[in-house]
Amino acid sequence: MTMKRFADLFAGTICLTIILATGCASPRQADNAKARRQLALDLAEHDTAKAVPALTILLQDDNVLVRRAAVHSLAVHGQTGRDALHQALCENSDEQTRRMALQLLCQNRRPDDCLDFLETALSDQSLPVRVYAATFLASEQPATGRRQQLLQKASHDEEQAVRLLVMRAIWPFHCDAVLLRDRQDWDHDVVVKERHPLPETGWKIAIDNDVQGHIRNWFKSDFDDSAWTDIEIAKYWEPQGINHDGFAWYRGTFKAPAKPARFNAAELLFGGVDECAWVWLNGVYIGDHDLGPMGWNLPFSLDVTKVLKWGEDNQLTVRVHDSNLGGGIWKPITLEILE
Ligand SMILES: [Ca+2]
Repeated sequence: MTMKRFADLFAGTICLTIILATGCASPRQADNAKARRQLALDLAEHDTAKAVPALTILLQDDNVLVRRAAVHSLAVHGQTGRDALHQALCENSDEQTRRMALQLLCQNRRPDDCLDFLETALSDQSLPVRVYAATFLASEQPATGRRQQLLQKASHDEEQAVRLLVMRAIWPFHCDAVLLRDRQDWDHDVVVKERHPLPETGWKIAIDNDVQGHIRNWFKSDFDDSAWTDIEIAKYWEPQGINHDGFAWYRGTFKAPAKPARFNAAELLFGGVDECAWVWLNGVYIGDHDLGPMGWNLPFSLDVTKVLKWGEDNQLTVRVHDSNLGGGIWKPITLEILE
């Protein structure tokens, strides 16, 4: 054993002895960080009544490794340790210590059993703390009661990273439709009998900075979009004056052909939406294309067999999210009749 290692252990042992004997000595009496860290680790094994006050002091240590060790040791001291961790989550000046305290408070528990901690964390000034809380809150479905209320609160977070996390959890729209070619009961070839490109002009767009468009019913077929900005599809939105990263909604109308004598399905084929899309036809949610940035150039189809109004005007709404560079419905949309 080197002299330094011996000195570290000696300092830690002396400090631990003083604390456990008196119950009031300051752990800072061990002035070496390595010794204080070892002390924090050792305190996991000692009597809770004496260990928790000492560990609570070590949570204020200048050294991050000491604080980390103190957090871990507190976690094994039952309810008293958890109370100290909750206090650290509320008061500790170091965001890393607060985040670690939250992680240990939530470890091996369900979100509904951690709502007090998670509510505290959602008000934290540190983004990583709020992201952890939002992720954990959204990790079980369905969210009801107070957890739903906390998710609603988090959906208004000042940072989009938190809002996006939460929004996926509380997104109220769902579609069960399966594409003809993906149906397990369908073992015939799927043939496109007709293709009807949608108009590329005459569309409207609105930016959704606070991500509340769906709450404001922007998807409803009779929503008044006359004050929205004119835009074309099959082109990026930037060259059309929309210099925007984030959410924006398109609304447009197309006339469907007369109902064919024979067909098995109708689908809307999107050639490309940069990056993600959530789609309603005639006010009915028909699905999404939500692969994050990697989905920007991947075509996708959505089934509209039950929603399409044959021979009539159909109102299409597309909520788009773009995180960087070009954005929007940058390729054509085609109505395909399948047999
Ligand atoms: Ca993009």
